[in-house]
Amino acid sequence: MQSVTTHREGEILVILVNNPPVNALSWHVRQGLKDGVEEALNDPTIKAAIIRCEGTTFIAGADITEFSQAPKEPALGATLDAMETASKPIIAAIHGTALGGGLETALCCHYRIAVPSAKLGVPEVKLGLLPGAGGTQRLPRLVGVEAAAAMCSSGDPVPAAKAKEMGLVDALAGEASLAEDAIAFARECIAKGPRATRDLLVKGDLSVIEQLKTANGKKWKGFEAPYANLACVEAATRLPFDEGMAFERTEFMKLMMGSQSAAQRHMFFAERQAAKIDGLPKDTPLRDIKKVGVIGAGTMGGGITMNFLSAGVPVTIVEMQQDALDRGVGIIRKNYENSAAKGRFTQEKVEQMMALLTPSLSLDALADVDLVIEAIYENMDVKKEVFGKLDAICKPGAILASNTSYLNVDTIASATSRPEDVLGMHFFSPANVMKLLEVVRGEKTAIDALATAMAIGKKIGKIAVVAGVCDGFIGNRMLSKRQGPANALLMEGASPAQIDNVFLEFGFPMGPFQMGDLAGMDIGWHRDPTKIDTLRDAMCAAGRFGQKNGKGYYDYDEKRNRTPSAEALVIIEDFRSRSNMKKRDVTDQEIVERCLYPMVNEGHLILEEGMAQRASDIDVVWIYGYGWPVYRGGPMFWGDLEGAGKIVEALERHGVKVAQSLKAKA
Ligand code: T1G
Repeated sequence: MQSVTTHREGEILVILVNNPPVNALSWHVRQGLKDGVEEALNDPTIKAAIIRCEGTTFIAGADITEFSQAPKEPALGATLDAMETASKPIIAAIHGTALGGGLETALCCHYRIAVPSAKLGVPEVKLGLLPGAGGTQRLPRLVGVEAAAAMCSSGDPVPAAKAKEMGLVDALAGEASLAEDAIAFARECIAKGPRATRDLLVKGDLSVIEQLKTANGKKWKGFEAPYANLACVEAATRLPFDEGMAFERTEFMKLMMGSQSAAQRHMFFAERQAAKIDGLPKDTPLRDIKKVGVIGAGTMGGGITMNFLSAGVPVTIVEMQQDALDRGVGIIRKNYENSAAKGRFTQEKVEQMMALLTPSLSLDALADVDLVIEAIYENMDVKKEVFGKLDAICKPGAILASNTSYLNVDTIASATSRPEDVLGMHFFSPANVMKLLEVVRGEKTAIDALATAMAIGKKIGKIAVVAGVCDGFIGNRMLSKRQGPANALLMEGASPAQIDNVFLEFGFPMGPFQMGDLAGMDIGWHRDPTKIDTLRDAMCAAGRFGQKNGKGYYDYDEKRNRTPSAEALVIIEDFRSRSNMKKRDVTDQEIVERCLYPMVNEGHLILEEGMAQRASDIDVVWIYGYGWPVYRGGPMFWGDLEGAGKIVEALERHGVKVAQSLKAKA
């Protein structure tokens, strides 16, 4: 496999990498780089060398697929050392992205030239890792402690122009003339001679490291990698280069062998896998989505609309009443103006996006759109009536989607003469923020309609996952398997705080009872304080609706900080005795077994029924829609780590019917 070739441009050797799709540092690329550098160093007529890549990007990092295999020769380190200590200048010519091991390779070059659209970064922390090929030791030497600490701990790339300001890039090439400009630049570098990054002094203020930890304490809670990255950058300020490299190696291997990185690498591929529809013929043409219609200008309708306006897609938004329409459009504008005020984009951009919005009081306005997303309240008869009307109004080939979060999409489709054009597009609130989109495939949904919905989901910045028609699709279906046991454990003696703390310790942003208080306990309440059949009735009867009125399972201050509530505990205790429940000690392990294990079990049932294409899709749903900690890889990945045997034993002990496939795994 010839993924690296070389050619001469006079006294310059060009080492060209071509390993689609992202020029990852697979073993054969490492071999090719090694051979190319040796060729450059061993031929006295060569005065300088350039490393450049074919395709859309410079080297986007180590080959992540190799991490779960036995290490293959040659290792990268030796080649990088040979480059850095070379007696003639080596230049990195960068386009697209120089990421991870790719940037580390560029750091071992003596000079870097990049096109203005290029991005440079060390995203390893997003894989639960750190730049393990010298990035944490060479970056501080080139860009200073502050910038290096920020780049390593955030994993976010910097654009070429900023990289130039930071000293990470030495020159900018023409956007379409990198090859030529790199040659010219290399000729200039011959005179300057090589400049090894390792020989540069580390400059900058070390206090940035503690500042970053303080500023990101909440965001990094439970994660190991951000702290390991900062420890390595800190080490670079006090250790000689080789000792710093050894320190980095040790920290890197700890992370590489750990479960967190395994989980985050799993997620890297799971996200990309989720976009694929099994059995979709490669040449399936997608339908052209130029104009979109949204029915309902409430919270969900407004958020959904913003996704399309932000992506430059015109939207016609339909409401029944003028005041509701005005309110909905007003909220969209306010949200954009708030973002503009935070500098996310200009007021001019706000006007551009709002100009793409057409408010209407009539469904007839949707006659010419390519996709309709219905986001009205959850009532089957009303939805069927609306889809019946859309069937008559919308042009042939228009996709008719419902944002229902649990109603039967096939039943909705049966209200039309074109069920093949009907599917679910289940957004998560706030719809303009949450990345997850469940695309619900109906029994008769045409595969090109499904593929189009998945593609448009990606276009508006969502992680789209295919779900089958069942109660609660993937996410809510599994959520219900957690909520029931949580309520039961409360009755048996656990407190809301004990249960929620188990979830917080696990890494969720909040537990089931905090979520209940956030959503509001009076949603759907019958409003009769004398009628108390459930604990929720008892809470509502006592006027405890949740965060919205400062009291629910917890008490809340004006900043919505929660504290355990004596009154809530009394209400729970009363309801227990009313239900003749005997209070007993509940262990945290029991809470995990009865709240999380049933979710893993339900995931297996969802796969058995074909309601999800693959287990990793379920993990994507829970990480992007329900706050499952990414460093635990999602319920299915975690279930495998936890061990099917252990889970089956506990489920049976707690009287839960175990999925055949889970039993088989055990
Ligand atoms: N290794 C293997 N495969 C990779 C890969 C990689 N580094 N990057 C991408 N792919 C595959 C991906 O799975 C997909 O495959 C296809 O390429 C296109 O990717 C020692 C240890 C570069 C910004 O973390 O961020 O270096 O689904 O859909 O949207 O310190 O890919 O088509 O079969 O994402 O245009 C550090 C990871 C590695 C960068 C392009 N590097 N990649 O985005 O395409 S660790 C990263 C990306 C490391 C060293 C350490 C993005 C991209 P398939 P895509 P894209």
